[in-house]
Amino acid sequence: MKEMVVGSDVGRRATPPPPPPPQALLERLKDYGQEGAFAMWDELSPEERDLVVKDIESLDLPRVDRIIRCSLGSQSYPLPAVEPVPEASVSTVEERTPEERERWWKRGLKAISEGKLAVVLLSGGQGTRLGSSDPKGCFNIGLPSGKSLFQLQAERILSVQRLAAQSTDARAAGIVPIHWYIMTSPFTDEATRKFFENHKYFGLETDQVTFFRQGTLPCVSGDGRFIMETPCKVAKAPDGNGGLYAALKSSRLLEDMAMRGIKYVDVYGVDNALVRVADPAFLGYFIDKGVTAAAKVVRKAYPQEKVGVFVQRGRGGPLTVIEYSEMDPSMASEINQTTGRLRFCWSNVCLHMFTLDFLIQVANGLEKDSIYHLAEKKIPSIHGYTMGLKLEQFIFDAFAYAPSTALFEVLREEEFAPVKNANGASHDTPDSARLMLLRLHSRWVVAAGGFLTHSVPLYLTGVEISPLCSYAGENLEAMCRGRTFHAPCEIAF
Ligand code: UD2
Repeated sequence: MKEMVVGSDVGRRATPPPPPPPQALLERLKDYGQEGAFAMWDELSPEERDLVVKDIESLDLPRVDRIIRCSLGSQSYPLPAVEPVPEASVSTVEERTPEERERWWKRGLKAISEGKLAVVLLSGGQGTRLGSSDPKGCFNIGLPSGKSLFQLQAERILSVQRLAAQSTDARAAGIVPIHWYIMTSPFTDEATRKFFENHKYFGLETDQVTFFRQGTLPCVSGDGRFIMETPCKVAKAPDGNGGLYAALKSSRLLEDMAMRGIKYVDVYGVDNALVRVADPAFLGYFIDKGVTAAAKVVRKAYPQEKVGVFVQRGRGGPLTVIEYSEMDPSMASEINQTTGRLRFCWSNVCLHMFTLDFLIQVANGLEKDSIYHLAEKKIPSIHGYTMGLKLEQFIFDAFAYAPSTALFEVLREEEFAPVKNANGASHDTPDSARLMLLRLHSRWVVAAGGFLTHSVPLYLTGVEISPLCSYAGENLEAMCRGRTFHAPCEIAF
């Protein structure tokens, strides 16, 4: 017979009350005003209670609290006065002589052949604007070859290695592999490693590629409290591409670089279809200038372009970047009355070069630098999507500490084809990036004496040259002179 439980019995047979949260941990959370992380403790199962305790214990609470307090507190101060970058700090395309180009190109190839250059790929970002859940590097922008961004970049490394081995100063040494450090985040790590394995590292030696993960930080509400993604997990996000410095330090990869004899580190963003990875010209310029930090820059296309701009902090101060998301619109539109151009015209394009010594200096000075940028985003939480803040450092924040910096102008149509938005958007889409690459490579073919035929209007198509044939348009005469290519097609060995 089914036993009836009547009202007076319920209290006696109810399950015993759950154990309280671990007292010491709760006290620590209260010290930082984060006791809300245990708000749903009584409704959690024993397994879920274990999960939330482990999640909280995985946080470096003093560091996280310092970052939250410093970052939320600092936004009220006005930015120090900024000046446009002095023209002397920028090597412009216009003033660059053929002799300088040649010298820098050879000097860069020599350093690469001596194994002094490492490449760091910033690939921890979530490609939300692109509408793909895969890491951005996996993205196929629709080229005739169907190559992903990762494959294009891997083959450019192979191409530079070969050029360096063929350069006059290095003939004896043979090919010296360029070490490629790929920073991922919890959102991109597994899929990225699998993609490289499935594609056999695109022809690279597996031991010349090192994957490492950047850190994450809790997402917080406007008053600095943790946002709970689930009842037993604090919402977290990657700590920005400036998380590179802490990640290199915690993974001991700066020591790894030193052990390999690395002196220079080329750092770039994955979402640029024309990126010249390990660019010998940029490296030669960097060595020639003897600076500790440098960046490639392009002239800003229009005031609202989503790029950071380089500025000088006060007369004679360091060069730093103001990100587009933090730039006053009136400042973005200011015109230089003499030149008629934008007053702040040198755009950051996430193409950087640092000395290893400088990276070590930045990584060792991180504790002092607790001011993070705040990005207001929709955060998944136990209350559905809620507006919250992600805490990020930017890779170019380090420029403020660089004893010497230099800017190297490059042409947008040759080196900057962002892949940011899904096709259909007005700019920076896979379609726009594909067309920029096809147009550039078509110009290379014609310059090498080749001809193009096309069944669709030429401005909508073109030819693709495999990086294994040419890195920057060099050595194409033998392959192209007098030959006709029907666009669209890939020209490969
Ligand atoms: C970046 C630049 C911006 C301009 C623009 C051009 C920064 C901070 N801003 O803006 O000034 O150059 O690109 O396209 O560099 N990433 C990580 N970890 C993170 C966040 C980003 O590795 O936590 C990587 C990301 O995978 C990409 C690069 O950093 O390779 C740029 O990332 P983004 O999409 O956040 O930067 P964006 O386009 O807002």
